[in-house]
Amino acid sequence: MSLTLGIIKPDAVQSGKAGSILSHLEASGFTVKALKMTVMNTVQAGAFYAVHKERPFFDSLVSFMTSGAVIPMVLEDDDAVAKLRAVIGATDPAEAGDGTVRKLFAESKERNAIHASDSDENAASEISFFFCDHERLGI
Ligand code: FUP
Repeated sequence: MSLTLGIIKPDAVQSGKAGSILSHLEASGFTVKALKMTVMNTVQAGAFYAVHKERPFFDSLVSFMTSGAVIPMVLEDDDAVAKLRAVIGATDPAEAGDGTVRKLFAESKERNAIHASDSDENAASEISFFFCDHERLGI
């Protein structure tokens, strides 16, 4: 078993899709090990997406990610990172496979409903970004 970080993004929270997405993830076999609702500020969102700092969509992405509540969650499964990437689908919902979270629930390439860590190393750092020590007891 391994862990990954998912984030239900502001578009999905605002449009009332968070519960459906969580159900979809649980039905896909993930166990929710930690979960919270929070609002990111500009500094936090900029740090979280620092790898994209030079990209043309960076400012818009930070603005979107700070536009409302997000739901970060720690998910457990066999090969959790690769499995969650497969379950959420391609970045752009227009290119995401049928039945994927982004195909079912995302609005656009930017407002794409969910984030998922892309490596075990990033999963560990992203879990620490959102969850402090006592919130990770039992993981
Ligand atoms: P993903 O790993 O699928 O979330 O995608 P990336 O890490 O490549 O991009 C991170 C986020 O930046 C995406 F979820 C949405 C946003 N993005 C855009 O808004 N426009 C783009 O052209 C690419 C990414």
